Amino acid sequence: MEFIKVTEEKEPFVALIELNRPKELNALNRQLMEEVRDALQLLDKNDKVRVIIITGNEKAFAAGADIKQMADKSAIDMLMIDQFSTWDQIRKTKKPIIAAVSGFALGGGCEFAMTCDMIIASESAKFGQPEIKIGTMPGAGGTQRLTKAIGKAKAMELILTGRFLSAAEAHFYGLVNKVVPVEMFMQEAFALAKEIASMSPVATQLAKEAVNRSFETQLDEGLAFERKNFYLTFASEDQKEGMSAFVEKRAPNFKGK
Ligand code: DAK
Repeated sequence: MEFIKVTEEKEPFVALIELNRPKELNALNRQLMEEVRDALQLLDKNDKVRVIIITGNEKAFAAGADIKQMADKSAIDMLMIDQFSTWDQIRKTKKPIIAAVSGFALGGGCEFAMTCDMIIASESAKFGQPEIKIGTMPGAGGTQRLTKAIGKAKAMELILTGRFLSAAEAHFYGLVNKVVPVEMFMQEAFALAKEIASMSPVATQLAKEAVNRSFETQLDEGLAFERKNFYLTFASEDQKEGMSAFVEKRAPNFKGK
């Protein structure tokens, strides 16, 4: 494991996955997500684990999918490689997952946190879907999950402007379970994990499945629609311009082509 660290029994029945690409603000490249997928599959089968916590570091949970890895891809590349199918594993995990978020949770990072079952945030957490600024749109559930979590008006504003939501706002809009000072966020995540881990693992998994079922049929359709539109943005010159501009550290010049 190069980009994540897994500790199986950090506390009894609680496993911890730490994203570990700090210099790139935990940008989610393909290998990192494959490591997360493999870790979740193993932890899901491990009887000594009942609850999983996923975290980054104080500065960043994750600043999105790796733009440098996507910048030159065509729409057909994106469709055919289907590199993002690894992301589907997160939502297939049967055990509850808590995201412990501090600092940036942007783009794919915000989507990753929202795919987890609960979010504990530090006061410095910043959530957002800034893909629009690099000529694309959310592709891993942002248009669907953010809208369901915080309502249409606010989700539309965030997705169309790329603005960030502070931890306090995220709490106000119901995106996160609790906000605590930075030095407390891991402790708080473990307290929640330990409480859930003391329950029947059978009932916990069945209850999680049932809560998810409340919107899943609709969600499946929405996710498929979003993914196609996300891939379609890769047929535009604007996506090439937006991502090149990010890599070259300049402002993009969008032409509507
Ligand atoms: N990708 C690659 N590198 C990134 C990155 C990213 N998303 N975010 C940050 N980095 C890198 C920077 O390039 C920089 O690297 P060096 O230049 O030092 O080599 C380093 O991390 C530190 O970043 P900054 O120097 O920019 O740090 P600042 O504190 O000044 O700014 C920032 C922090 C978070 C505001 C800024 O880094 C930023 O705007 N980052 C990009 C945020 C973003 O646009 N995220 C959305 C990416 S698109 C899908 C699955 C997933 C997705 C789509 C589909 N399917 C399942 C279909 C997801 C798409 C996205 O997430």
